[in-house]
Amino acid sequence: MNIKLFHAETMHDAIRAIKAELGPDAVILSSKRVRQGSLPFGLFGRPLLEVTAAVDREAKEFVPIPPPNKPAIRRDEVQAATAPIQESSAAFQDTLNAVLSTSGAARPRASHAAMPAPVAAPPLRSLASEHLHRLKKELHDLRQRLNSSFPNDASTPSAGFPAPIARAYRQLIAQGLRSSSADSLCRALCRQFTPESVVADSEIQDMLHRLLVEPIRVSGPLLNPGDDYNVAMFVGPSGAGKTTAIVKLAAYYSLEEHKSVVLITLDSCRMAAVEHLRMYTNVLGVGLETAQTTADVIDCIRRHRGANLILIDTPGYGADDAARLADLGELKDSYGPIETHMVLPSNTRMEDLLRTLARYDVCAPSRLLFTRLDETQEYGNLFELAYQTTLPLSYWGTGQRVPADLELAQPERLADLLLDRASSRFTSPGLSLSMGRNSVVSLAGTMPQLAKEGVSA
Ligand SMILES: Nc1nc2c(ncn2[C@@H]2O[C@H](COP(=O)(O)OP(=O)(O)OP(=O)(O)O)[C@@H](O)[C@H]2O)c(=O)[nH]1
Ligand SMILES: [Mg+2]
Repeated sequence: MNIKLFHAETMHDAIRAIKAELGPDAVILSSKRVRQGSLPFGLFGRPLLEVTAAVDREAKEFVPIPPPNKPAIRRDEVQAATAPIQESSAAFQDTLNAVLSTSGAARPRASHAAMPAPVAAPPLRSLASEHLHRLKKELHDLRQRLNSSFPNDASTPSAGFPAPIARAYRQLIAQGLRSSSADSLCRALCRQFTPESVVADSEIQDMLHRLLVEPIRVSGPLLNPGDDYNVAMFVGPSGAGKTTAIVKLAAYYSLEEHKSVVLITLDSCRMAAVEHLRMYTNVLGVGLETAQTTADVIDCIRRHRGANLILIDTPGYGADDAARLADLGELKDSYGPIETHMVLPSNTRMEDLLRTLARYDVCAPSRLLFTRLDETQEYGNLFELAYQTTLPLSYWGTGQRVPADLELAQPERLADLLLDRASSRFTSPGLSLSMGRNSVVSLAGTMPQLAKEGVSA
């Protein structure tokens, strides 16, 4: 098994490099646009396509051949490889139109619609997403600045707090914490200082950090050191990132921890979903079972008793699927303990998250697994849900890359994010796969090619 990261200007170039390096059997695991040699948050860097590809054997078996002048790329290969980009093109067009209309830039004239697609589309696309990203960041900064510069309003709960603590209160609100949580944290903060004491903001931030860490519970990894067996089921709304998280975990445990992993999918009605999963399991060399019913799932678990880790994927059930959700709930107790991870996108409104949680209550989730931390700058939802449900946080999805973009949940990291202290957010390419209890584990040992590329996962 050989996984490697490629950077290229176009998908065409990436495929050519992949074929030359890994051979004709290489499979593309993921692709995304990145910026290289850039400032923080990818500003002003050179736009590149980052493609993760893999082949199910050692690279040395394949003798690279020099690329011909005009490499023949099969149409189906290009379509498969560019699918994620094409899928988002409609959404991108909407976004682009919105950006153009708000920025006062000239809209393309109607007559242009009949013209052939301009060759320079990718730069325009990255320009717009860069613009959008900058606007989002500016809005976020403005909001934070407004919050911290408003004079104390007697009607806000922060009115009674001394100025530095009132600032901390507004900071927590800006991160999406409920006013009741921010209020009790700041009251606890007040108790740490006498009214006469002159306290620097940094001291208040340190104290607040400790207070934030205290109530956050985390579950630790799926397999603790010494553990040899676990069954985990992943439930959650459609598109939350269940399958992606499962594939990331399967990749980590099979490649890095050398555990035998089996995937069971209950999402077997959608052919594409099964085939997508099969592509990954073939590359990773892990088993895949499809199940139609919860009875099938139990049968699979029984047959794979010897595996170290059994991961169960489920479809995203809607409001009309209460009976199926109840089935999942019963599965939990029918054949040995099953950890149920509730998978939720962190960039969703608090009220919607609470509604979803209530719907999935029948499955008795025992862990919270948040995804899309890379797509938000507010992390109050994570704190609030963990605090209110008292469920431990398990992992965080921090991007689309398999297997790199997954972190083991850690209270200190969440407090860092809430107080904007995190040295590394999730947008920079090459974030380490942080899976150890208190350490950052790099996959460099298993995937030297990635390490060579400067990517630590
Ligand atoms: N940016 C970002 N995208 C993610 C993350 N996790 C998953 N995705 C993307 O979200 C989309 C949906 O992910 P899936 O894993 O298919 O979601 P799912 O919950 O299995 O969806 P269903 O099976 O349809 O219920 C895919 O395009 C993933 O690449 C994440 O942490 N960050
Ligand atoms: Mg899925």
